[in-house]
Amino acid sequence: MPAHPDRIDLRSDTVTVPTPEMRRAMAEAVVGDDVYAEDPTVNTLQEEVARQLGFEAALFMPSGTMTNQAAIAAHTSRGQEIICAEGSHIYEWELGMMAAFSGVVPRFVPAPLGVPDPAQIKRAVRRSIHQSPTGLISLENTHNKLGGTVIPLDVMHAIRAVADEEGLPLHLDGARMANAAAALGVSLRDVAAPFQTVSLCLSKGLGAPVGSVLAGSRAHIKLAHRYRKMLGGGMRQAGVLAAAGLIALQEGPARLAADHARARKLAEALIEAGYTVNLEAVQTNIVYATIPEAQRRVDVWAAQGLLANALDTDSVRFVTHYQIDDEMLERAVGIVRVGNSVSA
Ligand code: TLP
Repeated sequence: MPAHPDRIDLRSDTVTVPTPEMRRAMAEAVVGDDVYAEDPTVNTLQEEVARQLGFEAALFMPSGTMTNQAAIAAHTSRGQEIICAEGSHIYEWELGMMAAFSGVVPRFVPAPLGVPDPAQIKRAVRRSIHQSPTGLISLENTHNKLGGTVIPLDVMHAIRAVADEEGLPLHLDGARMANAAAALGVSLRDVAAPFQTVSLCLSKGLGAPVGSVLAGSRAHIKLAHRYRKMLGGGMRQAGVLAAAGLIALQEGPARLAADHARARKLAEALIEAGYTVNLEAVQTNIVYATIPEAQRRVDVWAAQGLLANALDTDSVRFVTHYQIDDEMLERAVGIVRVGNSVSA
């Protein structure tokens, strides 16, 4: 049961509470000490993610921030640059950790609708001894910044070709890669295929309460294991969390198309209510609306039981997830419609 069942909480897909099946699995999970790699449920989850994504190995961690940052540390050395799309979570929302932990800095390439151009990535690779060498290329699919936008498979493969030409590793921040797979109508393995490492979040659209998994080669995962410990992410009887993650992995993907349809419906309602939304960017479960005095508007909605995130002075983000059913979405649409027609 959510702590606030009356709220329509569209701040993020991270706000979901575990399903009854997850809670049951958590209660019944067989556990051991995962720092000694002795938790059978964690081991099963890691094997399952590695299998589904098509990698040799995988490692369970508490958060997507940790899987991304452990991967960055595993791929780079101090003083290097990471090429990533403008607005990438690894820089924008991970508190400077790439610099603080790995000693690397971002080099952004433009990404209209969240999709970087392989030619611009190639051009961004450093070639002079007077510049910080490029250590990694990192993509985000879906891209959180504009509306859960999807990088098509051919673009990801073209970027992998650039990475290979340049001898650079390619990482995927796949916090919402299951949403990308659902939108593209392909498997998780297809989305993961071009990358050396992939970070998959179980606690976003897939609905688990906690956890992300980093997948990669045995060598990369061995390195990441050390960085996970340095970051304080060595958990003990973490099987109680992995048990929920396994169910998220099994049952989460099938629900995502419905989340995407509801996001679209909400975006259309926002437009009808007079707000600006780039519908082209609403490809999965995230909607950004341009709303003047965003925080004030969000506060008015919050008082009516609709929660969204003011991410800028004039930008509000709404994220659909499995706890938002059709009835709740209708209520959200009702609040949004009235909201713009009365002065608050
Ligand atoms: N994103 C959160 C906030 O940090 C903004 C959200 O509500 O969307 N990669 C991407 C693309 C993400 O969106 C997030 C979380 C992460 C990584 C980090 O995951 P956590 O929160 O588990 O550290």
